[in-house]
Amino acid sequence: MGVIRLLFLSDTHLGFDMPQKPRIQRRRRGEEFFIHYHKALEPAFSGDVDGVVHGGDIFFRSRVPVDLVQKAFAPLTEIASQGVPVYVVPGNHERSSIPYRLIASHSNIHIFDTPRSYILRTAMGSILFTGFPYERDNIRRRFPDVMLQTGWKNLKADIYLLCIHHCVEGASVGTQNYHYTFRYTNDVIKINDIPVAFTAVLSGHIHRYQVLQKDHAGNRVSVPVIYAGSTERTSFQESGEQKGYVVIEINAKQKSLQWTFHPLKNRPMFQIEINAEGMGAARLKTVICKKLDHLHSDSIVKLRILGELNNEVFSLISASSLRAMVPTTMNIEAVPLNYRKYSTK
Ligand SMILES: [Mn+2]
Repeated sequence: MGVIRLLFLSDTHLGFDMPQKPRIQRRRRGEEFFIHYHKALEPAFSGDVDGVVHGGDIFFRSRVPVDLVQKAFAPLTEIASQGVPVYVVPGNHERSSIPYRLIASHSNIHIFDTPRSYILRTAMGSILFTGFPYERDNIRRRFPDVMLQTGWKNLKADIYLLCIHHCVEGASVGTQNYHYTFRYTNDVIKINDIPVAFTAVLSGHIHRYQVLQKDHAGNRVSVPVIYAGSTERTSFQESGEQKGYVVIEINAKQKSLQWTFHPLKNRPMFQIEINAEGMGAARLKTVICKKLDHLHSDSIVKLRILGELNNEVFSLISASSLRAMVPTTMNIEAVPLNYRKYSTK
């Protein structure tokens, strides 16, 4: 018996920085979100996988224009039409349901719009895909009940996969300076509540690729929790993270599975801190140009400006003034840290 291969991606946040009626001309990041979405789906287009799981947050927010939904579901429909089943978990940005449901309707696209289970039968064995949409009301307490509603216990398969969009105890986010691990709050599923009959959990929601294999006491758990992470960096907090997608290889006979992370080549992203205390605009301009000089022209940059700033300096770090200082291919913004309300976003 050969292996069953699955493509797992999540948090594509399509529609990010893609205004329908842009007021100003500047490079938008919207396109690169689509480029990496398509790149992540390549193993499905080339026939290298037997199924696709999208772990949720297809879109960047819940209210999205109809043409964005069409653009997002076009590749998934194409993959589904080639005979590769697609499983989608509605995330929090979908308000737990997929907008314009009819666009997404295809006999090979399976959406976890309610707690439910789907069986995939292949020559190499069968997989039960169990899942439910993002649950905003105390998933920690409700998890066992929601699991019952999926009906997984009445169904037989070689492999059981749980597809969700939630924090599981032990999942972590952060940067070099700031780190947070989800543990005790109402929106966190206890890792030991996951039924041991499952082979793995595939989850969206956490934007950093990681695999949880231990509980809070440090004991190894029998069901690994795999986060593919987002396919693009959705904020500067993620600037140090390698983005990508996961390919899962399943040996149904041995009831075992392995995963491989495939990195995507995202644009370089930098946060640069400048202490501008006592600087005039001319001096600060020189400092900024020097700092940006060695960066790739394709970079996404945020300047964090410290210190009391005069009006001349404020207009220097306005969005339009900064854009005039850098190549048009660069995305740049500045945040004066001492003035909370001021933003060039
Ligand atoms: Mn997300």
